[in-house]
Amino acid sequence: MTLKIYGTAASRAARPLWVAHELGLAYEHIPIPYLGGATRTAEFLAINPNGHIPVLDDDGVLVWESMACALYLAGRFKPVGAPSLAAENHAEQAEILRWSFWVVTECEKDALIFLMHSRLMPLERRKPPLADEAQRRLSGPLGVLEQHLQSRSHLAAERFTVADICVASVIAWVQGSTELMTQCPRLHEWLRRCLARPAFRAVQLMTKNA
Ligand SMILES: N[C@@H](CCC(=O)N[C@@H](CS)C(=O)NCC(=O)O)C(=O)O
Repeated sequence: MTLKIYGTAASRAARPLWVAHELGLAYEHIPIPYLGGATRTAEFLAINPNGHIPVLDDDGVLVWESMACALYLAGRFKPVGAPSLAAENHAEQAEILRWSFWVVTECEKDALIFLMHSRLMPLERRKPPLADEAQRRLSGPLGVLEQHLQSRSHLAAERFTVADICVASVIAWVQGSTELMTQCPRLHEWLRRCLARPAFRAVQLMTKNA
């Protein structure tokens, strides 16, 4: 097998894994964890000097950065008998790129703060005011996405694309925010549709077995 995906499904590796499952790709999964130092060994640093998962190895082509991994797979492999997850023209490419970069620069940090301090960290280490502040800051960018979704069912190209995967994989971290989900009903509905896809469910199942 020539395609390898490094990183446990319970991490940002879920992004390229989700794309791989949407495309029905054969791949080897090396589910290394992000805790415990496995990303800091000399062997791993040789494939990603940043010491982070995920990493893709496509027959020697190394890709790190989870969004780059997702965009790379979507562009590299076409689904059989289904519409492409990647852009088919430059206008679609513009939409896919802008939403994928938008979510990383405008949303990801606060979405992670919210997730950590509302759910992931042990109770005694959580700081609810940090989750509240992150939630408040996110209402700005999520309002932009809510507006965008007033007249369309997907982020780009009027079909499900890798942009939906990149953005939904981050916004999923705040699906537990009743406040944000109530403020943004179209976004909530779009997120629910994305996360109900069999490919996402398959990746979620992998996190349970991890
Ligand atoms: N911007 C990077 C962030 C990657 C990242 O921080 N990955 C975490 C897991 S989600 C990790 O590898 N942590 C282990 C470490 O930094 O040692 C991406 O999107 O790929």
